[in-house]
Amino acid sequence: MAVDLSVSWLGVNMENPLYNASGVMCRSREELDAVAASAAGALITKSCTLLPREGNPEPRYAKAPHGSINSMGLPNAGYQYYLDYAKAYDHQGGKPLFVSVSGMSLEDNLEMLAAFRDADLPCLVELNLSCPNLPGKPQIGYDFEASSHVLSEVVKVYHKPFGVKLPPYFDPVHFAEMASVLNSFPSLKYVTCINSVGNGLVIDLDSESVVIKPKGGLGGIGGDYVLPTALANVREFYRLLDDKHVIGCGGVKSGREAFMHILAGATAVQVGTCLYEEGAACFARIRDELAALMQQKGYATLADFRGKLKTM
Ligand code: RRO
Repeated sequence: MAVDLSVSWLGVNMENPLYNASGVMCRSREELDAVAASAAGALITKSCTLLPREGNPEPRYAKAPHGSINSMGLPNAGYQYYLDYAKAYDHQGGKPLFVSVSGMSLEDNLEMLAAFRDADLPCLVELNLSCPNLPGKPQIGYDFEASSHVLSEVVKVYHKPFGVKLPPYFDPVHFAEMASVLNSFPSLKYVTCINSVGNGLVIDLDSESVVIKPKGGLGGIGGDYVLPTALANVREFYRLLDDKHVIGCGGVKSGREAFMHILAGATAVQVGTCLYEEGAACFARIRDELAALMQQKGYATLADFRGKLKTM
C-alpha cells in the first residue's frame, strides 16, 4: 500500500505535514533556505519585530535531559528582512512559507501586518501571542481580554486568513475561555499549539547552577517534557474551535509523536527542539518513520486517522 503524507489546508499544499517550529533554523536566509532544501513540507520564519533585535545575553539555549530550555529573547533581523525574503521567495515552485510576527506592542504588530498585507504575498501569518522570554512582558495568550483586544485590532488591519501561536493552557476553563475568544474571529483560521512551556528552570546538579543566563535561569521548556501538554492543547482546541485548523508543536522527535499530534487533531506538525539538536536531516527521518507507522497501521492518508483519538 502506498502512503500519502500530503496535506492541503487554507490553500497551502504540503508534501508532508512537517515543518520547523518558529524560532528554530529560521533567523537568517541561509537557515530558511536549509529548511526549504530539506524534506520539510513547509517553512516558517523566526518571529519578527519592527526593528532588528540582538535578543537576550548568552548562553540562552541549553539542551536538558529530556528536552531544551531557551530564553532567546526574540533575536531577529527585523520584519523588513523577512518581508524581503518572502518577496524574493519562489512561492510557485517552492514549499509553503509562513511568517511569524511577534511585535513588542500592538502598534508594532499592526504596522508589520499592514506591510505584509500590502505586499500581498501567498504566505500565511502566524501571530505569536506567547513569547515567554521578554523580561517584564507577560504572554498575551494568558490574558483573555488582552488577546481579544489584540485580535479585534488585528482583523481591522489584516483581512486575510491568519493564525496564532498559543501558549500552553493547563485548565479546562482556560481552554474554553480562549477557544471562545478565538471563535469570535472568523478570519483567524488556525492556531499553533503550543509555544514552549514558559519559565521552567533547568538545574545542573554538578555545578549547582542554572544552565542559561537570562532571567535567573528561567526559560521556555521544549522537547519530551512538553509532549503530553502539547497533545492536550491540540486535542482540546481541535474539539473546541469552529472551522479552524490546529497545528501541533511540542515534543515531536520521531514519526510516533507526529502521528500522536495528528491523531489528536493536528493538520500539520512543527518540530522545534529535535530540529535544533539534529539539524534539518530530522525531517526526512521523521517523515519516513511516520510513513512506516501509517503503513504498519494500514492508513493510506493523514485524513484516515486525523482527530480519531479514542477515549474510554
Ligand atoms: O525568542 C524567544 O525567546 C522565544 C520566542 Br519569541 C517564543 O515565542 N518562544 C520561545 O520559546 N522563545
